[in-house]
Amino acid sequence: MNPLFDRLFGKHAGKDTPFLHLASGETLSHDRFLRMAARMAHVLSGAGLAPGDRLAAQVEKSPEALALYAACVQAGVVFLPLNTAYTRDELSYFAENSGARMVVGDPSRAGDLRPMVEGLGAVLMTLAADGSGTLTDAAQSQPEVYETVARAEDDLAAFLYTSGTTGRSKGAMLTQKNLLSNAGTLVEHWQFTSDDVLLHALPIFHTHGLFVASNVTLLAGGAMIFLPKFDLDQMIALMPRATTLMGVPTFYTRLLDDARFDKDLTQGMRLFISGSAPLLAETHVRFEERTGHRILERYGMTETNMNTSNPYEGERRAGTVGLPLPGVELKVCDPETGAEVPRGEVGQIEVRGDNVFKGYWQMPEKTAAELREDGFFITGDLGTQGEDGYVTIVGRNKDLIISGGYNIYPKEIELVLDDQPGVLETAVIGVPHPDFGETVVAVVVPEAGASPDETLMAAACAESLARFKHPRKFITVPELPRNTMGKVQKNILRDAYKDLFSA
Ligand code: MCA
Ligand code: AMP
Repeated sequence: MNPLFDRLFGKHAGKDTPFLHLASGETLSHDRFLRMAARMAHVLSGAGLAPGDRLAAQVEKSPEALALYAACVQAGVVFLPLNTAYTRDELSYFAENSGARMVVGDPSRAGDLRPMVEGLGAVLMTLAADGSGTLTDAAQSQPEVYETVARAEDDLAAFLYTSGTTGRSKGAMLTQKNLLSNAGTLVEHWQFTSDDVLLHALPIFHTHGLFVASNVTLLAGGAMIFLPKFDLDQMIALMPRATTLMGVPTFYTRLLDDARFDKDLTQGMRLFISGSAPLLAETHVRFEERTGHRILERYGMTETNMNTSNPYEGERRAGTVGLPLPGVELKVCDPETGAEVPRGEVGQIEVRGDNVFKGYWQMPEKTAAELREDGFFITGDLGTQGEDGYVTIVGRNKDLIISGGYNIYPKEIELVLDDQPGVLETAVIGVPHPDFGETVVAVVVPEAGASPDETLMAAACAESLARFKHPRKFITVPELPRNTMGKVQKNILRDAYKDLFSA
């Protein structure tokens, strides 16, 4: 038994039903996809990867990249997908921290990565956006059937790294049960069937594109129009062939900004789902006016998969993230005492259920700080729950910026900037942005008599941090606002600079 493999992948063996429709016009059947995965699973075993070993993959989106996920599940290897924007510094931390036995990277970066990967005693393989690379070369000669490695539902299936307010990223350990239970709940809740065709334009290195979109489609036995990334023209051209779309709010605002996106174009669609970042109530309303569809907003986290969702049938309420999903317990608590606050009052959201992860890899103190002994996970999100159960997220009890659906932890950027010549201290904040929802601004306090060079600060960020984390603006101030405890009051800064990027 390998519940995750059996339920998502194995059951499709031998089926010629369409699974991945590619931009090239080619379609891959479920069966062909599984045979591709089986060959890769042989490569992993052949390279000495045993069940429970970690494989880190920083690869462009492609059918082969998705097959690598399936291959890991089949071989019992823990899959660790990584954002393609990460720099070598970022990647080397993840590879080392996870103790990855294999790293799969883009062929164009192999020379850059090899010393680091080999220094860690791991194997380096490559996979390009077009599916070529040493991984596929090695897979070519392998058998198309692989004997699935037995796994229990509490065994680890994946690590996803998520940053923290302090210090470095933590590997969230997700079990087979976490992924499978959530996928099952979502298939039912959103009424996915084998007739569905999901327009898939999200990256597959995060929960949203990999576990929500792909697992749900696989479990339901449906198909995906599998696009390398969000491209407005492609989205518009292909929407008439789809039935569903999952996206971050930026997808929806970009679609609404195009006059071709209208009722006619969306008439074959049955469901639009939004998540990963707050969807403005105004976007929800504009969307309905334009298309007649009400976007279904849901709320989740890397550590918990999906927690709440607006209903499929029933009121999809703009500005809310809906109701706790079946099997998910949700409480709104006082952040200091942990006691539940009365209905309707603001508190910190805590959740418990089969969806909640097992803890952070080799970080017991961080696990203990966020995952209570009784199983409730402290999300760091501030919200309210109304008498009718609807949950509204009103803010964050964590220092986090969400730009176009990507999480950015200011501390990481502040640490880089604080090290630059002439910089006394910095505060990195998120301010409203018309396209990305929020964007990064660095507020810099120079040392006495110094004037830090913006180009140097930007170069330092480019050296070690992924592009999406780079400040889009640097602002120099004589000092940072602080409260009586000496804590920087970022709310004052956010307020002062809220209009920097107004449309
Ligand atoms: C690209 N850039 C970004 C972002 N994406 N900068 C800030 N934030 C971003 N999200 C950079 C590019 O490197 C480029 O840099 C410049 O911004 C403009 O790129 P553009 O072509 O406009 O971007 P794009 O390629 O169209 O991407 C925008 C995007 C994409 C479509 C919104 O970021 C995206 O697909 N986001 C989805 C993220 C996601 O899946 N999140 C789920 C996390 P330069 O200036 O050098 O040109 S999972 C999660 O959060 C939980 C569990 C949940 O609830 O789902
Ligand atoms: P991540 O750590 O990438 O899993 O991001 C999870 C965070 O994204 C949550 O803790 C929320 O702050 C935010 N998030 C996800 N979905 C929504 C949503 N629908 N509305 C508001 N915030 C959201």
